[in-house]
Amino acid sequence: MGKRIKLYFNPRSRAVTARWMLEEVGAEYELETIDFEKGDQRSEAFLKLNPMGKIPTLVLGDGTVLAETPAIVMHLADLYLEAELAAPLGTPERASTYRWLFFGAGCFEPALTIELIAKLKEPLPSSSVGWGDWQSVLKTLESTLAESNYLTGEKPTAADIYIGAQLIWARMFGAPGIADNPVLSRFADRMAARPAHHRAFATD
Ligand SMILES: N[C@@H](CCC(=O)N[C@@H](CS)C(=O)NCC(=O)O)C(=O)O
Repeated sequence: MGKRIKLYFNPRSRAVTARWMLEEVGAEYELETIDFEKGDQRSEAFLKLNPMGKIPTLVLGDGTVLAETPAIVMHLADLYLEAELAAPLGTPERASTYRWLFFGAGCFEPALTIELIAKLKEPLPSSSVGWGDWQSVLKTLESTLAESNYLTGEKPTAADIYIGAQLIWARMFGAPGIADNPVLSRFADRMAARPAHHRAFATD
């Protein structure tokens, strides 16, 4: 067993959800406080771990860095199977688990954020919205894709299909910061060139 899991944490943040999951699975972990007022989340060292500058950010005993609350929650469920919070791979229950995790991040959270902005009648700062801002999103993708051809290394995974599709669409719609970004553009080209991508547009 390597070092203990470290969770970058602040009690007034979404990192509480990651800590809740650590408690659910019975993991041994340590907390590293991120003091928002001091700007710890913008330090060079922290941005190296998570260029979004956000918590929760988790570092596993083997050095693996994981961000995004639903990914952290799911991976911990996989690592601690004895807690029985992960349905087996390929089962309908597992499929449903993915559905609700992504629904949480992709539907519930943005819908809630927009609702709160309407209620407060003022925009929320990028520090409070889950997606931060466009520049940070692009920087996060760029910093990973500058190191490897695909998001998780030198072999494509499902993540490359999904993010690839988003980048291809965003570039097509003229979203700023993609066509003129060599790293992101090369990745979009690489993904667009896949035969299965061409077959996805078949009309017969
Ligand atoms: N998409 C991220 C959102 C995380 C997030 O927005 N965290 C906030 C605290 S709740 C944060 O770290 N804000 C600091 C900042 O952006 O400066 C997730 O679901 O984990």
